[in-house]
Amino acid sequence: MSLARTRDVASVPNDLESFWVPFTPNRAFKKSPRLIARAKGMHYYRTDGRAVIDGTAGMWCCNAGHNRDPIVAAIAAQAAELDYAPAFQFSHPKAFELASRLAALAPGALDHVFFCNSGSEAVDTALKIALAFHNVRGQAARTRLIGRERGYHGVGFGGISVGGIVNNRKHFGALLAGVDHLPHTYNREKQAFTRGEPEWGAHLADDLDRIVALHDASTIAAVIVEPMAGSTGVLPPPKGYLERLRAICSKHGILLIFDEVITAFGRLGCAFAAERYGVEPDMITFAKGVTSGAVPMAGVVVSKAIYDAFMNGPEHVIELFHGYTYSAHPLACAAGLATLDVYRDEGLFERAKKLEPVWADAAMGLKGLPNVLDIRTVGLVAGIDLASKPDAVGKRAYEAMEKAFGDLGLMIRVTGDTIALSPPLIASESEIGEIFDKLAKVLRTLN
Ligand code: PXG
Repeated sequence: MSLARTRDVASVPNDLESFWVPFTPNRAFKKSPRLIARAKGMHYYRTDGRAVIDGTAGMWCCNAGHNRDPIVAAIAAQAAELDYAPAFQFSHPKAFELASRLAALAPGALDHVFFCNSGSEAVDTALKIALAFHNVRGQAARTRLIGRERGYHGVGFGGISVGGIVNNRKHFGALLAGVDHLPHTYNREKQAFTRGEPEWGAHLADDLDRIVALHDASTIAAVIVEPMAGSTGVLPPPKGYLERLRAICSKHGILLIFDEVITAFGRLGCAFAAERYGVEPDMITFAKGVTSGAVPMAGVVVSKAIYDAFMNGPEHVIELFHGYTYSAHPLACAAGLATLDVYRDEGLFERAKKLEPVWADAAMGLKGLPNVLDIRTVGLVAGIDLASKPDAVGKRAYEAMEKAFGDLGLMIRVTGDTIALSPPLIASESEIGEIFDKLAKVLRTLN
């Protein structure tokens, strides 16, 4: 046992060293940490008490706004009533209630829910269900998984294998075998400054036909895409693209998975992006907004056909050897039920739809500011590409984030030199104005 372990707890200094901060340059952060002490509604409050308007719903998750009273009360009541019930062989009533509510929200035949705790787990779960589904139907040769360049599907081995963010893959070995990738859908020349879905690019879905011709459909299990690619810097799908992907998958018996970790729960003005685009996948992954970020929760909604395919064989035998200790955790279920009530009672998905043109106008107002190369909007999402500094990709946007948080009281997210905005769906028109006014000020002062 190390000396440190035997130290009296009271003598341990509260320094910044022990915590390895995820997806963060740790040494720079610890020199100048950005700490948040509390939150309410549209605002964060820093440890010095200053308010910061939240332009990003945390990390695309606090869609109902922060610390909403009904959600807080539901979590507190649940903690007092039932902290935990075994997730395998046993369950608890709210798990079934939340699954039923989510099934009712999901499009078409998607009506069974497998619960997880993070988007990464949801993605790996969906990929495993796809493989097992073909297996139980006697098509065990269907093992290939198809993702897309620039896709983000979390950080599990499955997710980084089908994902297409180079930095998330390059240090982690050979990844899953038998994965292929569709081309991404962005072309600045053809699409710059588009509101909503670009006109150009539907044909890129046809690349799936090339992949099928190369590997043969009998070896392909599933295609996974984000309906709108978020993490890579906000790429709305070209008009007609998702329909074409659906048609090609159906033609070849390939499952289509929409990763809606970011797009579900009102972000694009509907419960799910699948509804906005009128395209029904075979599975949808969700996370984040299901509890408005208040308790970790995620899951996969699968079609009845997929669920039913597993419900064969002797009834005492487990149909899918998969699950997590905290699948459908009682606190998460309570938070989820209260969050869905808030979304419904306050009409937040419809609100996002109504605000979409206001949001797009405000975002496009940044056109012409220094270094702005492109602006993309869809739902209550905006991506703003900045010109990179020579030999320092990502530095300009990083400085924008620091300035926004430190000087102007605005929370933005950055990926490379792209700024991404996705406010809570409760944002008022004046708060939308405030977010873009502050961002404009930041962009004007960047060098
Ligand atoms: N799929 C998608 C589409 C996501 O956006 C995940 C899976 C993974 O979820 P978890 O819960 O395992 O993190 C995500 C997560 C950003 C940002 O700044 C995006 C995510 C996470 C953190 C930051 O764009 N998306």
